[in-house]
Amino acid sequence: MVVKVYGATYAACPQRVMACLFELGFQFDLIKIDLQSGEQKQPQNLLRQPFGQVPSIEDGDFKLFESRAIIRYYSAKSASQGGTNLLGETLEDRALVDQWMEVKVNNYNPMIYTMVLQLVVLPQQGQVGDMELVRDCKGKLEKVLDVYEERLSKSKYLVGRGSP
Ligand SMILES: N[C@@H](CCC(=O)N[C@@H](CS)C(=O)NCC(=O)O)C(=O)O
Repeated sequence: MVVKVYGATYAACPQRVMACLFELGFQFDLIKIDLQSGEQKQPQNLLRQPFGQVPSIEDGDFKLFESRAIIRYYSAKSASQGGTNLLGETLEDRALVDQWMEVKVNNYNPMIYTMVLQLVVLPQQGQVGDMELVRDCKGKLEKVLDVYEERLSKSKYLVGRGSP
């Protein structure tokens, strides 16, 4: 079954899903949703993703949204079929994968999302970004990246093969 990925090549969340499917060897087609024109907010897409965002997937009758739920699903599916296991073999390995995914969601993403919104998206729409907010996020992001640097000075990846 070829997975249908509804999204856009230039958006990070669908990219995350496509990178995972590619890595695991699942075939997929990208069904393009035009974010610039607001296609994600149209009724057709709200049926797939009720928050009016991308990505979502259809795999036969099975439908799923939220990029990390999607990548966890295909990672578990691959492992259960004897394929690549991105989630880790042991309970401890899996907990470490979860730990670094949580760091991304809670520490990295909010900062980078806010900065891109204020510096890129709003100016594209003719609005002025909030530079005080950008400075605040930049300071917080630097501390997060210090943690990444420290980790990556000792390990090839944040977690997984090559990590101590
Ligand atoms: N938590 C969601 C976030 C989805 C999300 O923020 N998608 C962005 C693209 S990366 C989007 O659809 N932006 C357009 C919009 O919010 O209208 C996920 O990981 O799937």
